[in-house]
Amino acid sequence: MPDNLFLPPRAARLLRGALAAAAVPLLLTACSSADKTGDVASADAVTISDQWVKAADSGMSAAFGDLINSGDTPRTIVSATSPASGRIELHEVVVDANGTKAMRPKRGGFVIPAHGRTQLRPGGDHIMFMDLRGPLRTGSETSVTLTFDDGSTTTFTAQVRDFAGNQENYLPDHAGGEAHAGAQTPAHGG
Ligand SMILES: [Cu+2]
Repeated sequence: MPDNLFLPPRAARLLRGALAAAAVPLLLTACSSADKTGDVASADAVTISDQWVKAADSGMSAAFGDLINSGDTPRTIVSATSPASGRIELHEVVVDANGTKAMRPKRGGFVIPAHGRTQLRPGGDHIMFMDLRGPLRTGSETSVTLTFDDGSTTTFTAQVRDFAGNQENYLPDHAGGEAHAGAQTPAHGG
């Protein structure tokens, strides 16, 4: 039977309009998680997969993987630590004026978009181990702790793998953050 059998057409339209208006806030409520207002710590919104660390005897190395954000807001990693390295920097790879690939500290850290992912790869963004405390042997594991800009932290374990490619120069961060040839140190893997 027609749903507006006992209502004049105008009243039926008003009623349907009122129901539609009422439905909108209900839907919004159902769709918004606590994360909408940042109530979920970044460490609980972001996970890492396919993580690994490059094997090295001494000096420098790097960690890679896929950072996945399941939350409704972008999340930012601002620093990292590991028992394997005395110092760690968050690096990006840039092309300098000579067309040479070089890496340097990434200003603002690693941002993972809402419901998106950020890939850490040789030749791209990576977690740079600046000062290894000992050899990183193929097949062993080490842990890395990430700190987000909300202060939350997450720790993951990564396997050490052989990797020979991507030997970029290092451009230490300095005032202005611009790459310039004079700042280069001898090439190392990143
Ligand atoms: Cu690097």
